[in-house]
Amino acid sequence: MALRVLLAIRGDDLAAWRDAFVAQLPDATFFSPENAPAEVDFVMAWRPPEHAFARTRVMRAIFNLGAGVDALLASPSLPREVPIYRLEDAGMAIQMAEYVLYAVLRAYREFDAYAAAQRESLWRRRPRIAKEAFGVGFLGVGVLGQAVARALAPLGFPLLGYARTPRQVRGVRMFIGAAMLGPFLRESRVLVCLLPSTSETRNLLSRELLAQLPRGAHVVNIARGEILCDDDLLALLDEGHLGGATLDVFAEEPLPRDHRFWHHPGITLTPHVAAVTLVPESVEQVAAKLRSIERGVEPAGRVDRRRGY
Ligand code: OXD
Repeated sequence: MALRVLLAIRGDDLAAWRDAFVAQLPDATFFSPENAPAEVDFVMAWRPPEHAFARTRVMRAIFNLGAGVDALLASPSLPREVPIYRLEDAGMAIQMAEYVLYAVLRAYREFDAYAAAQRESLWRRRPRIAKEAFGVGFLGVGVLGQAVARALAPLGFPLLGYARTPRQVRGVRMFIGAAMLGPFLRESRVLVCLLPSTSETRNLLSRELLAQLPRGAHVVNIARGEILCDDDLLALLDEGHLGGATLDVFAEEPLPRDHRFWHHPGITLTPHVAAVTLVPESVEQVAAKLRSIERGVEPAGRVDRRRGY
């Protein structure tokens, strides 16, 4: 029997996903949640509609068409036992690296201060910041975090990472366990958040945590908006403890028009574009994982539902 695949995808690019999957898996039959049969073999999901899985039993696996599985795991109709696989890199890592490199260099080379001086026609040189003291700290050292760290490595910034359990990352000085979070933060002149959104990371970037960063530090959030306490960030910027923030993700998206982030001079924001999902690369990767399951070989990128990523 032909493979039965449910496309539980919310967003404008459903047609592009469908076309690409049809091209990659010509032997499959595709369904939408509205016309799905009682059983399907696989599901391709991105921010699935609430009742996407209500009428359909999933026999083999669900593929999340993005890196973050928070929206999928929050789906009220998600079946309990079926394995879930997420996208790994699929063209996102290089985009994340571009984004973070820009934010780090802009902070380190003080481009905002030079832009302000230019507006006043001021020829004012600023002393070089010692690079040894300009640590770039990663909260989240998975596939994407490691790719960003690799891209930064040739520039010579001290690269730091924090993890709760022992972990080694090439070229990154790791701080392990809750007791090392403070020392990690104190050395991070730029804090890059790449954590998944789980019950444990929600509101993690609070005043208590951010205040441990050195004075003038810069926060980059390219993970999920729910991880950051907006008011705490704003307060620390207003008090001058933090030097700036580059934000791509927000608790509410689109960011409401009256949110203070829009006009705060210390904030640079972008509309969740740090790494856009590339349809051809993603479909190719998912199709390879699917074929691997068909051959009885477990593919990489399996989601641990208990941990939430
Ligand atoms: C993702 C995203 O999780 O685009 O892939 O946010």
